[in-house]
Amino acid sequence: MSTRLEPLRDSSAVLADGDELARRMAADGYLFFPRLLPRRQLAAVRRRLLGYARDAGWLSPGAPLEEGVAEPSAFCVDPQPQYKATHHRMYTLEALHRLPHRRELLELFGRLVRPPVLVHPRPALRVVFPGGFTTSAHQDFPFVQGTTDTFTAWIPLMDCPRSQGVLELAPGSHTAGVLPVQPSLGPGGAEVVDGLSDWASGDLRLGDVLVFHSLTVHRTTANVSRRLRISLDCRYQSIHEPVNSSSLTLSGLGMSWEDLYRDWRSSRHRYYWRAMGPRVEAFDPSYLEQRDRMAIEMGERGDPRSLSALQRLAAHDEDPEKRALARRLLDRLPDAAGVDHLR
Ligand SMILES: O=C(O)CCC(=O)C(=O)O
Repeated sequence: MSTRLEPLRDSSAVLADGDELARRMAADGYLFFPRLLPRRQLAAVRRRLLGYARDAGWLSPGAPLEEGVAEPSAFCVDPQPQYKATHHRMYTLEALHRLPHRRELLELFGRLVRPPVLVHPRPALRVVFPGGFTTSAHQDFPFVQGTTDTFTAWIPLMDCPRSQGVLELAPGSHTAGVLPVQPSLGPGGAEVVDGLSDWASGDLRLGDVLVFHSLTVHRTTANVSRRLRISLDCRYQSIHEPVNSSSLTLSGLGMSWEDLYRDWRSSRHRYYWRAMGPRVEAFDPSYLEQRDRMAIEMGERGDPRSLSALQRLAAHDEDPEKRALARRLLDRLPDAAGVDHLR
């Protein structure tokens, strides 16, 4: 299928106009704000994260820390244990968790949703090696649930030209409801079944923020640079709308709030959502049942595209028999299937 790529529409000029922001979000499913955040603070967080990456041997010793040039022999992805160990260390950095609460973001989301704004307390930190798999086209809603009016701010922690692995969105795709998904390699292990032809993206810079609706289909380009791609997904909604229990726990990351907060100096951003009285809903697995059924069938045929979905089933499914089946199928995926470096 031929695809069309259009530049991102800059909404900086209407940043203070809540009605116009809502109109653009309703039409396009996204809003783009170049230079919304101060580069210096973001760069300071990136430097700390790169320090952890260097400690783990993820960086090429020949290049300056600042450049974040990846050591190819250290290549790893989630959920490999060596990836998780370093990612956990990075994730507990207090300064990282201050970013979603920045005034610029709270003011913006205070215009987009009915205040008070609930900042989801578990931002997603992405650290992506060159040559890793990309994030396939998906909607966040089946994973995040709660209200469909949950918005993500995609925040690169570095200059992110398209070659670095950058977000692409399908404008208007949020109007079609929740779309069926099938297994695919990469975070989430799922992609929307129907290919979309119209996308918006561009070269992003440190300080830029890309905001999108939970039903907007999005994906990332491959990181074909030499550097680690580091970015943060922060999610926001109105406290008056339901939030899913999975957004208020770190169990998917294999840690507890106590683990996260252990070395934090301030108590300001700890457990803040509890006093806001969120209306919490249980996770509904039915949105991902088709992916899981297909992953098992594909795993039985030895199809390597089932790998990421089977890994998620093996790690998180509530049914112990399904977890055991997923583990057996993962063990049986053929060595020659081209996915060994991913497991
Ligand atoms: O940065 C990525 O690779 C994926 C981001 C994403 O899918 C999200 O923000 O929901």
